[in-house]
Amino acid sequence: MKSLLAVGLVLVGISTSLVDGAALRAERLALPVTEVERSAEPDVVDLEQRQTCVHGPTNRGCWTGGFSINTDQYTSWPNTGRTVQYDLSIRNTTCNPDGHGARVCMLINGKYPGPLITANWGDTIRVTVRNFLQHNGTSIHWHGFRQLNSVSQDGANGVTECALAPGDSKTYQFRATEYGTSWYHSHFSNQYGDGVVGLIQINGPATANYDIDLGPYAITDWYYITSFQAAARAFNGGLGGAPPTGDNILINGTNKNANGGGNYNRVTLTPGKKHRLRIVNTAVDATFRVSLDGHPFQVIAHDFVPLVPYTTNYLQVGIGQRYDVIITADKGSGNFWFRADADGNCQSVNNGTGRSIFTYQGTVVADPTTAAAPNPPTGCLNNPVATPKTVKNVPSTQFATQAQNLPVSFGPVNSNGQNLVLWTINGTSMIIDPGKPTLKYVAENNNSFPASYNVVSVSPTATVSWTFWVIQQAAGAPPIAHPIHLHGHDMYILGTGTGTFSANANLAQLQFNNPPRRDVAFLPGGGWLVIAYPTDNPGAWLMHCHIAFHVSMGLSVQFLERKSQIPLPPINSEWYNTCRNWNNYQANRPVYPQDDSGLKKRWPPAVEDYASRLL
Ligand SMILES: *[C@@H]1O[C@H](CO)[C@@H](O)[C@H](O)[C@H]1NC(C)=O
Ligand SMILES: *[C@@H]1O[C@H](CO)[C@@H](O)[C@H](O)[C@H]1NC(C)=O
Ligand SMILES: *[C@@H]1O[C@H](CO)[C@@H](O)[C@H](O)[C@H]1NC(C)=O
Ligand SMILES: *[C@@H]1O[C@H](CO)[C@@H](O)[C@H](O)[C@H]1NC(C)=O
Ligand SMILES: *[C@@H]1O[C@H](CO)[C@@H](O)[C@H](O)[C@H]1NC(C)=O
Ligand SMILES: *[C@@H]1O[C@H](CO)[C@@H](O)[C@H](O)[C@H]1NC(C)=O
Ligand SMILES: [Cu+2]
Repeated sequence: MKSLLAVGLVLVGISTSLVDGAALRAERLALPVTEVERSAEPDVVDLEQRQTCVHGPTNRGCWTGGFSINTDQYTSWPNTGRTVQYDLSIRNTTCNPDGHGARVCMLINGKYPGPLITANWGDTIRVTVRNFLQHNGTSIHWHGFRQLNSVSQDGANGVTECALAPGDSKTYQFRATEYGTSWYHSHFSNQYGDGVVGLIQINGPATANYDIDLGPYAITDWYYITSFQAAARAFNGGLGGAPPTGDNILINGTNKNANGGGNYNRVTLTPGKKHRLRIVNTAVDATFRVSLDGHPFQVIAHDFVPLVPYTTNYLQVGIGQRYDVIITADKGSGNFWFRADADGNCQSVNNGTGRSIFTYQGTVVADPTTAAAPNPPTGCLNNPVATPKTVKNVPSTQFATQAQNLPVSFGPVNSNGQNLVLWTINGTSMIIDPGKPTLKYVAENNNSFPASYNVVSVSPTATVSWTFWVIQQAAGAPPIAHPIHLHGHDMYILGTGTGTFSANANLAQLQFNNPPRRDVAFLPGGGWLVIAYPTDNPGAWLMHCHIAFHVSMGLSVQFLERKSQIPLPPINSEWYNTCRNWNNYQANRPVYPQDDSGLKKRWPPAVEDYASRLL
């Protein structure tokens, strides 16, 4: 394994430093084929795509082996025969990313954000996760990966696996069938907000040329209390359900604080060159309005979806969303502010301002004196000009008969004399048991899912190939925009609007021809979001708001797709060990240590801790 790891990392180094594709291909051919099985996936390549070209700064559209930006990622990907391997160890420690002072946090390999995972399109990614926490389980979700026929690797505890008990480890393995930018994060309660987060770069073709890949760039809100403490306050109806305000915004894991301590992240621009920056919102609560003074963004992809390029001064980036942008360094010299501010249009607030400094090579680094672009956005939008490069149409004729409603609602509840705040989808606030995931029910052929699992069956018959959902803010729900994330699929965003969706009044507004696709989309405050996806990936797929507090408060549903075809983990595999270890831990663990906040709540009485509403 060690040598494989070394080879994998060296190769990734080569591809990101952009030697020509032929050299890369030769390197790849010299690799030992790993034991990873290579059958079972469609490896159909359109012969017309097998043009001979070399991926490089002036030809980003092509890739290797005849694959290119014109390849349909949903049906074809390179068979590289290569596995990249990583080891992630999660530990309870302290961190001080903005110089304000040390606080408890949970880090992966001692880093914040955690190690960057890089692979090439078509590679197999294998990651061993070790839980060295004393008092928390964990599970790692590989955000945006489709997990085609590999639902047991999705990392959603209580749905696709048991949580990893303290001391346990698990090796995840899945295929990079798509390329672009993403992140991984804990799916155990609010744990990712305390640091269990890292970025992912999958090298592949692009819709516009660039010279230099700056890599992924994480933007997050940051609290001086822990994420568990913040969630407890948000959950406590005594504060009106409003989560506490974040204290700062970190860019690439750092920033200055209000008292001037800490450091800005700094990026060097090479004069005259085009730079690709991969922006990722890894926050727990905030949507960001992002810009770089004096430099518009040419957007070439969002989430894992390549786009017909468009240019904008501002991006509104919801939690979990990614934007791959090209910045042309045409100013010759100077220092420029990169800005990420909590976006009030999307109801986000924060006490900090996200800033980093972009400096031209040859200029002395100093605090910039530049001004932000005029005309910042005034609404909270799903970017309306985003046209996917690979054209995919949705059958409009199925909409009327197939579309179903999923109302999102909100309500304080009184439980044991405590006022607590809950979110519901279709009337249910999700609570799962991390020791009995949905896939376990499926394996046992037990259809008695607890109501709190909020299981929605999709496509029980083979004849239905698309599923359509109207996600609707219920009357009386607070007018908060929710970044809705779907596992296992890209959503086809047929439309969004204000008020109540009505097939009669709003059907004409829906876009069935090549609608925007992505894995996180906004449900507008007081409005609706209509999505569709093809039912081509058997599994149990969560759909949830990516505001960590809202997930904790139940804003989730799970689609049980083509149940009879779900690929289940083999009996006695590591997957079952994870469950055994978790259930032993649950049976024998000591009482939770008291949180500093003292805000620990009991709801419902059967659930020991709000934090076991684990998502
Ligand atoms: C982390 O360490 C703190 C301080 O020692 C402790 O209170 C807390 O329970 C630990 N958390 C976990 C998840 O192990
Ligand atoms: C996880 O750790 C946090 C922080 O120590 C603690 O507040 C919480 O109760 C723990 N939750 C579980 C389910 O172990
Ligand atoms: C972010 O920080 C890491 C670690 O310091 C660094 O390697 C990386 O280049 C930085 N990313 C950008 C885009 O500056
Ligand atoms: C953060 O901002 C809010 C509202 O602007 C303010 O009430 C609060 O005192 C601030 N908190 C801190 C720690 O500065
Ligand atoms: C099915 O699951 C329910 C809920 O966990 C459980 O009570 C029941 O015993 C299970 N049925 C079987 C046959 O295992
Ligand atoms: C929504 O909940 C109702 C009432 O429990 C149920 O009848 C309906 O099937 C649910 N909708 C979906 C799409 O599962
Ligand atoms: Cu939400």
